[in-house]
Amino acid sequence: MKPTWHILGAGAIGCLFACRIQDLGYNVKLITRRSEKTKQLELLTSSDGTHRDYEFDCIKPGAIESLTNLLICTKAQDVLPALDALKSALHKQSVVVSLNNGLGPQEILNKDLPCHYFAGATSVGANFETKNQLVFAGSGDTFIGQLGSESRPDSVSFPELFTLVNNIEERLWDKLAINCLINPLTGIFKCKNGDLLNNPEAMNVMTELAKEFTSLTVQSGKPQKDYLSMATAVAHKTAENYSSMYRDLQFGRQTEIAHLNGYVVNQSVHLGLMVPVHQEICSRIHALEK
Ligand code: KPL
Repeated sequence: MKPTWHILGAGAIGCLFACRIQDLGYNVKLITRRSEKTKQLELLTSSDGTHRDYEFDCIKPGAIESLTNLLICTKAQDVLPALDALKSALHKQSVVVSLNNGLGPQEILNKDLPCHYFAGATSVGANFETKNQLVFAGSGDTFIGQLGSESRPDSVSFPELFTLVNNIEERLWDKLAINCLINPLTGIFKCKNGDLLNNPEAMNVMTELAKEFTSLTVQSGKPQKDYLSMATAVAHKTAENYSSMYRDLQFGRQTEIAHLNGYVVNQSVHLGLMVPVHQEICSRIHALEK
């Protein structure tokens, strides 16, 4: 029998992974503070129009004694507080994978967790249409790996959806670039990811964001890439998706801007670089959050 995966963060991405991990024959449980014992979901795959029903057991954080496999899909700012209630259930052999957008929590988890930790980056797209109807809006890749390490312990295995890589830092950096170039612009221009590509004003800002991101990359000694092409390719692939930041703003939630463009600003200040467009984007998103 395949092992159990607990999922922390039952938002669109967490629920999408819950469905796909269950499809692979694993037992999946959602960790939630809500009182429901189970969660029903209908998954609609927009590329082929198929519908499928799912049911997951739900468990409250305080009721978990031991965690074997944990997938964290919360917002970046919620990773550390949400994990606090689960730390006592983690042991040396536990496996924790985090898939949050942005950077910041990964380094802390890598240092503090008493178990195997894999940071991850995904480019899949999903949105809730209604409370129980989830739309799988864009296929994408999910890479995971250990920070600062090229090997993995033999005892650790993962659902086949995860591609294990040696250079996860580089993937996280690429993902940071993509989210910095797409997410806030969908919030500011109030549009789907794909609509940015047909909006010259949005594309001008995206180009400036990419230039500043490249300067930071070079200054940090990382391999330089064509971030504009990478972001436009993802916007194209997830054209029908509303980004997570668009959704956060729509529902009056705090966005991940501090871990995206805010992270770029902080790193740049540290290196004596100016990134005025990222700074301006942070201010505009903060204004929209109010
Ligand atoms: O990661 C995303 C997000 O919305 O947070 C993308 C890849 C932009 C898909 O919408």
